[in-house]
Amino acid sequence: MSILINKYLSFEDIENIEILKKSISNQLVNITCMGLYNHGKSSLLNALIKDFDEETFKTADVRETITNKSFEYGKINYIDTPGLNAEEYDDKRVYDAVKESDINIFVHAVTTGAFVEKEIEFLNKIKDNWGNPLDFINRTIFVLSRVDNIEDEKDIDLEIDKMKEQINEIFNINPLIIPVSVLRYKKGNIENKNILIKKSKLGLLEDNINELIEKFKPSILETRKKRLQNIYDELIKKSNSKFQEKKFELSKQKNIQEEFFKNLYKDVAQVEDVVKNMYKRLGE
Ligand SMILES: Nc1nc2c(ncn2[C@@H]2O[C@H](COP(=O)(O)OP(=O)(O)OP(=O)(O)O)[C@@H](O)[C@H]2O)c(=O)[nH]1
Ligand SMILES: [Mg+2]
Repeated sequence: MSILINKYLSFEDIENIEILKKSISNQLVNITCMGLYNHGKSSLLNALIKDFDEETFKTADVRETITNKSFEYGKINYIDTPGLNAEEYDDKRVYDAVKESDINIFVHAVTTGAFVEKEIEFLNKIKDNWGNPLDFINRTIFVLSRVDNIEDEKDIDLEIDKMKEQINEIFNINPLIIPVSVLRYKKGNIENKNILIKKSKLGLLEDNINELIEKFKPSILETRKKRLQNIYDELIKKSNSKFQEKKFELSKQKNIQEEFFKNLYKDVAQVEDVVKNMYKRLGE
């Protein structure tokens, strides 16, 4: 095999196959968290993996997550992404993560009201570039975060209604939006206060995640198998064309060799003629 790598396949090709093969055998579901910077993505993921010290996914009031980071938790591989509006190249990172993702959590903080232009732009980009935009939206849960910052629940419902309308306008579908408070969930767990845990609505989010996993598990595996098959097909095509290239080079060399011998035979015949003539002249 090692001779074949470099000559026909690259290390990257082999690595991609290994990653996909692993994801088929371990059957982990990739869940990607996305949204504007500082909207609570990393905090939410820490809550979902019960890391109340918040050491797994770094959180802060500044642009904290600057690269995609993943963490395996039970049957799920959680992926944290940088904020959509933080830096221009961050958007591409998020977009690439979504392409490989099975289920998405789109986080939006209630403190900024309904979706802002940047989020609408991102969702529109998905709609315009996705083979099947409904497939994205059906696999996405929208989370309205930091709801403990708003006193009146009616205000929260108002924002939810506006956001539903915004999403409906883009995808023509009524999305699920779950209002959560990571702060309440964390406090509830640390101080053993069930009422806070219940009020945080993290349980409702977990139920919805599990429902989506069950619903999409067969198609998730199918998609991965198809992706692996495509990579294999591509590699076979690639190594075949490399093989053809080498065959062509060899045949070119063979032609050169043939030409050389033809010339050599011609030269030998000429030399023979010359020598014969010389003998003839000697005899005369
Ligand atoms: N009050 C309140 N604050 C929260 C909640 N969730 C997160 N925060 C705070 O919001 C700030 C940003 O949280 P992060 O989880 O780091 O946000 P992020 O979206 O990952 O940010 P980037 O990685 O920079 O894109 C932190 O100060 C959190 O403590 C919540 O439910 N309630
Ligand atoms: Mg973060």
